[in-house]
Amino acid sequence: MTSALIVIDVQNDFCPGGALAVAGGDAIVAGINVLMAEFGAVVLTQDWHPAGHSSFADNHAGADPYSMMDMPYGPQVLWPRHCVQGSNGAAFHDDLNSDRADMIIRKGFRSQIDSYSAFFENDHKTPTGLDGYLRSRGVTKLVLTGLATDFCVGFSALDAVAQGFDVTVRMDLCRAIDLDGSLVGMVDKMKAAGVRLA
Ligand code: VGL
Ligand code: ZN
Repeated sequence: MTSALIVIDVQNDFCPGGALAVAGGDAIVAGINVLMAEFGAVVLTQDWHPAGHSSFADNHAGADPYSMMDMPYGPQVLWPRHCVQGSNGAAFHDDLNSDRADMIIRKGFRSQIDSYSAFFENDHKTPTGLDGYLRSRGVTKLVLTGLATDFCVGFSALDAVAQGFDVTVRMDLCRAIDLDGSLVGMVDKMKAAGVRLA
């Protein structure tokens, strides 16, 4: 067994009706469930923020959602409050076959730093532990799906390539936020890094 399916953040808050809804976010769930059958390992990630998280606009007086703020680790988008630990918004979409997951990686749980990537937090240094998990299972090939293409999926794919994995992003089973050209920007970065887009 050498390949793993990584399902990024298919959570209620990123689906229509959620706090940070991604258009069509729920439309990928059925396809992801079918794809799971082709893999020896299935990993889900879950965006998992404390209420006081520094990426929430409403934790900064006067800051608008989707504005930028300089953090000690670099520029950060301020998001609407989303995926608060234990909330219904943080739960996986009801139809996602989460029973099939071998491993669930939670990220963004440190209040002072956001974590888009499934491998490293936004300082690009603090590991989530996923790299070690995959290596100790002998996984070398990854297929990524989920939400959102231009943030958590994209940064996960870039880090995965940098860590030496063979990486394919199933673009048909991802959906994007698309903030100020972020989707085009991320697609270019993924192509330049050697991520396969399928
Ligand atoms: C995500 C913004 C904030 C994502 C998570 O899953 O792409 N985007 N938190
Ligand atoms: Zn988040």
